[in-house]
Order: sequence, then C-alpha cells, then structure tokens
Amino acid sequence: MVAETVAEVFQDAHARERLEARFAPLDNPCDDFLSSLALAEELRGCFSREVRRAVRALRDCPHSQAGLLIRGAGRDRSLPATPSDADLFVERPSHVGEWILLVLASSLGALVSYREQRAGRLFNQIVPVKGFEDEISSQGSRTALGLHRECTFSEVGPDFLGLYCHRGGGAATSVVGATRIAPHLTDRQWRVLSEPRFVTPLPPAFRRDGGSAAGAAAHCIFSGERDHPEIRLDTTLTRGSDGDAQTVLAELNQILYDGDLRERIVLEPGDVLLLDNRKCLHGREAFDARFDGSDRWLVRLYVKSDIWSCRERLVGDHVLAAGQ
Ligand SMILES: O=C(O)CCC(=O)C(=O)O
Ligand SMILES: [Fe+2]
Repeated sequence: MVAETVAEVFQDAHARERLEARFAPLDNPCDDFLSSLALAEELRGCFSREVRRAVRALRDCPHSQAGLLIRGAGRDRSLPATPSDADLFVERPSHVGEWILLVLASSLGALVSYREQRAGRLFNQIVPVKGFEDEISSQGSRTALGLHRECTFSEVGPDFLGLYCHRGGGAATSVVGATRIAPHLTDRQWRVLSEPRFVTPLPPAFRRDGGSAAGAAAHCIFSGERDHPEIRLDTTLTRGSDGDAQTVLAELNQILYDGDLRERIVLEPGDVLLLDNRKCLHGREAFDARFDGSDRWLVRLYVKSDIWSCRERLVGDHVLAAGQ
C-alpha cells in the first residue's frame, strides 16, 4: 500500500485553549525577529507531544510523509476582516496565527523570505485580490492555482512551506506526493523526466517589480531514487526544452490531473499545513471571492533546512535573492 502524502494530527481542545491564551497577548513576531525565534523555542511546549513528534518526523525522516496537517492548532479570537490587499498592513490586536506558524515552522529549519516576492516580507498573506481573479497565483481565485513546487525556478527555493488558515472558504488545497507519482511512469518517461531538459520562468509574483521572466538553468523534474524521489515542477510554468521533453511533460501532467493521486485538503480556521517542498506539489482549487471581508485568508511562511549552503544569496536578515 502506498503511504498517504499528508499525515494528520489533531490538537486537543485543552491544549488549544491554553495555547490561545498564551499566544494572544504576544506582540507582532516581526518586530524583533531573533527575539521572536528565541521565544518560539519556549513556546513549542504549548503543542502536544503528538504534534511535536509529527513535526520532527517531517523534518528528520526523509522517507516519511511529505506533509503534515495539524487540525485545530489554535485560532485568533480577535481576527479583523480579511484584507482586500495582500500587501496592506492591517493593525491587529493579536497575532495568534503568525505565532503558531512561526513556532512550528522554525522547528523545521531557518525561516526565509525572498527579495523579489512581496518586498521580502516574512509572512505572506494569502487572500484573493480584486483585479487578479484570473491570475494563476496565490492572489487569484476564479482560476485554479496549478500544482507546483514553491519557487520552482529558483536554486534556493524553500525546503518547507507552512500555511496557516485564519479564515476558510471552501476552496481545497491539493497535494500530490512524488512517491505516489513515480510508480505511474514508464521507464522511458522516468528517464526523460530525470534529465535536465526542463526550464521554468519566474511566476508573476516575482516579476511585479520589473524582474525578468528568465528562470534558472535547465533542470530535471525528478531526482534521487525512484522509490523516494524529489520533484521540481510547476505545471503552469515549466516547459520541456526540446520536443521529446515537452511530450513527456504533457504525459506527466495528464497523470497528475487525471488520476486520483491528489489529496484534497480543505483548511479550516486554526489549521496548519506543513509541506516538504521537495517531496510534493501543491495547488489550489478555483473559488468565488466576495471581497467583503469574509474571504479565505491564509498566512504562508518558508523554511530552509540549511541556510549555510545558500549564504551567498542572503541579502538581509532572513531574505534570500531568489533569482540570479
Ligand atoms: O491557497 C492555497 O491553498 C495554496 C496557495 C499556494 O500555493 C501558496 O501559497 O504557495
Ligand atoms: Fe504555493
């Protein structure tokens, strides 16, 4: 039997209430980043041992599940309306969701952001934005966000990403694990997809400030052992660099979208989804945004396992240059 891609754990009601009471009075975690990380170490004890065990498995067991869904981690009881603009600063009395994400994600590695994306802000607000309904990006809504590895184009993309749900909205996040895809490929498809015959340009969010669309050098889609492969693909952006590669990529897309490989996760307020960005692809269904303050609202955070290996790309405290 193939293991599921995303493991699920539940935070019990007692732990959740204690956590919410402890986190609600804390200041904005961005105010003093290093102090927040130090405090995060103490706050880990607010999660049950079962949750902490599952986070350790995600970090330390490369052959285990590619994702972890923590249901009912904790909610912000004084949440304002969903902002209409993802980049708008909204003054808030508490930051329970951001703290939950910071505590969990920082136990997976070093938190990072990208210079070219949303001005290098650590926490990215994922809300539908008016005027971008049909853009294939995290700001879109009417159009589905195709399966992708986060920052496919970059050599220093995140190893993990975390999504915290402030407000749900029906739209499911989909996840597909590389170990589940590999058995569906013929030897020929596997071989072509394991060769550096694919290119991925920068997505719209990384080009808003006038950046060039050119991505990194040609890359493989699969790497590593066939039983536990790593996958690097953005089904919207990645192209084969020759006819044969393009044909096999189209076949792969068909396998991804036609089969029942995708796991559908509807995030509810207080849930956290942690994904290993090397081991799975994720995307989002289309949905109807209302733009009335009640829309879906997630927060996203990126993690690098080994910040030392990309230190030449550091351009700020936690900010990496994603492009060349
Ligand atoms: O909205 C979602 O469920 C996923 C969005 C996404 O892919 C991302 O924020 O990286
Ligand atoms: Fe994403």
